[in-house]
Amino acid sequence: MKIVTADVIVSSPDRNFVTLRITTDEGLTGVGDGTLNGRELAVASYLADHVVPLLIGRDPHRIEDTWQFLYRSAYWRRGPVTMAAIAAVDVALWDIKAKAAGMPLYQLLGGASRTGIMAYGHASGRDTQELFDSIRKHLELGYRSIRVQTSVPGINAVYGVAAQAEAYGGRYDYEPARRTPLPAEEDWDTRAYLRHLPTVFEAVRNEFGPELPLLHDGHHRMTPIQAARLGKDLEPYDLFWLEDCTPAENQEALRLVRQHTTTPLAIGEIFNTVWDYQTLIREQLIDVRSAVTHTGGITAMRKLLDFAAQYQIKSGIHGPTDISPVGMAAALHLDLAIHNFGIQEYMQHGPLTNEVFSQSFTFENGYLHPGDEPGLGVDIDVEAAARFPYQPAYLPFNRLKDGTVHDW
Ligand code: KDG
Ligand code: MG
Repeated sequence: MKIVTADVIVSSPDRNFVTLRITTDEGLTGVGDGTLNGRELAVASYLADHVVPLLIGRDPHRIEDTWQFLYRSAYWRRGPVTMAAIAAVDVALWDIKAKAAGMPLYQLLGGASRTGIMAYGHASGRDTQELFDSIRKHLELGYRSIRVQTSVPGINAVYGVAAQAEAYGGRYDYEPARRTPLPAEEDWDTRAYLRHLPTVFEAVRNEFGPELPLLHDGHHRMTPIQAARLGKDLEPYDLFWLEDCTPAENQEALRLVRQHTTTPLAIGEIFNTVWDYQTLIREQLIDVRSAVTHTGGITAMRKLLDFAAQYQIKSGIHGPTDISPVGMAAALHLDLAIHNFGIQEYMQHGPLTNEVFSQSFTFENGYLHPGDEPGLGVDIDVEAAARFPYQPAYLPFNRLKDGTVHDW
């Protein structure tokens, strides 16, 4: 079998997505997600200008060889643009291989290790009442694990709060990218946040009891010692994990946090290779939060998660709306197959996205399943995608009260 065409499709149904669609001489097609929120066109160009010409004529079954060829022959390694482009190719090739085998992709990864994939949703509110309503809405939708994000008194806009996003033109649940010509400026005060957040978790536990698994995303905004304090303060509320408590580049920072608190930590959504995790995994500091889409696809994520498994570290694959249904399906096949699965993030896409991407995965009673169609079980309707041309959109950024740029 040979690859005859590879098309890069940039489409913006509810938000921007970059999809690679590979077609073989036997008429099989495979899709891969290369969406990098706010930098979509860089991946599209990397693919169209530098990768697609190298794919034509290759044997689609040689996935490992193609991965190594794209990674090593570029000479310049790693980074989100490169690794998202490699991921798009890798996932499309796994889709083709599974279709050729007539099996859902998880069967090629060793078969199902579980019957369903526990998912967490994003509840949020500007105040306690709004937060409680949002948690109840998520429970009604079937979620059995909930991420809790709230506004902080004295701060105008905080990452992850849906109602606040509506005020900025957000549509469904929380969508951080905004269709603005410049990145929106938000404000931040870590001391106010550290004072407020434990009171929110106390209120949530009092209202919803001890059973419900709760998560929180610190979104890279604390220093190690601030994160250590927050971890300690949240211990009574038994979090499933505290995510991205410090900026992720400094792996040693997590050593300090870990020494001070038993609150579980998770990190990695902005990582893109196993090298970003070496210390974190070997020293058993965190659970793994990477996205298949940003980490070189299924081939690389499988190796990363197998390495993590040796240290009893679990997966929590990144799954916000800026991972397309294609990237989500790739995550679900891995989730079902690996032994060290932890939890899957699942924000639901809007109706226009669902017009563009057909999907076989299901969500019932808090559990996801990738479905049993051959391949990934997701495809792109190219004509529908063309109805939604690319729209510039940026993630916001933070400034402290004195004007200093801060992690968002
Ligand atoms: O594009 C940025 C989002 O993917 C990120 O802000 C979402 O932190 C996030 C999460 O945990 O889903
Ligand atoms: Mg996050």
